[in-house]
Amino acid sequence: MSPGLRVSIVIPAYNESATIADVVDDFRASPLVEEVIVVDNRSSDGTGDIARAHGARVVREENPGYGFACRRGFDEARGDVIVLTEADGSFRALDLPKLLAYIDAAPLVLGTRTTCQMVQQGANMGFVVRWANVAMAKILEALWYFPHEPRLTDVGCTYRAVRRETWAALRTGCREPGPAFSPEMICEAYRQRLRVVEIPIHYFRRMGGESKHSKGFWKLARTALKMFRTICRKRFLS
Ligand SMILES: Nc1nc2c(ncn2[C@@H]2O[C@H](COP(=O)(O)OP(=O)(O)OP(=O)(O)O)[C@@H](O)[C@H]2O)c(=O)[nH]1
Ligand SMILES: [Mg+2]
Repeated sequence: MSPGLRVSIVIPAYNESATIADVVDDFRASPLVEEVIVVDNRSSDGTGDIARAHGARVVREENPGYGFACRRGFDEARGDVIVLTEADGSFRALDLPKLLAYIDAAPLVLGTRTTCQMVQQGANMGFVVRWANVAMAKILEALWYFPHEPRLTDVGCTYRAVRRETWAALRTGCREPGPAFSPEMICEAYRQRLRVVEIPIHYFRRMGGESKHSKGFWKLARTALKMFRTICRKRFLS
């Protein structure tokens, strides 16, 4: 990363009081990080207060949903580079230097959670979830093969870095309220012919609290279907 670039961390959070303190501490301790923003999405368990007490800037988003929270966080960030991560401890600051190493080469750098060797035992990335993500990524690759020839193995990884001016260009094309926001942002970058690279990052088990998108087969299937619909819509309708 070019020297002098400021980095903002954005953390969407919905009822993550069990884990938010550790996550904020972890990212605030990184010398690379200028600010940590927690987007509290109407939590009822004090997530926002805990995050504030640990030094995060907390903004409250009243529209419920992961996509709304991510958009709000990106809009609030003041850094030159914005890094999106989760409030449950499944991503760690130790991988930050790797994401930032590529930000000069590509304005959108995605993490991938499907590198088996980097997935902690017990993390929610077993065989089925891993291959569902890979399969969806291959569909996305095929749909955008010309002219981009993308190389992707994950469509739903929250951990990603984007330049602030790139977010400004992407934002009108990123309107999904829920988890389909993740692939939507990737597709929008391809639509605008931006360079996107993907790198392996560690994926840890949730440190506590409850899964919002991936608890049980049916919830997972619903999320996957929404993502698939979004990828097709972005390719053929917008
Ligand atoms: N603001 C907001 N954040 C959400 C919402 N749903 C999930 N999140 C946050 O988005 C991140 C991803 O949600 P998770 O529940 O971890 O979903 P997941 O990563 O698919 O599932 P896990 O296996 O439990 O990690 C977490 O930081 C959540 O707190 C929501 O409706 N609003
Ligand atoms: Mg998670």
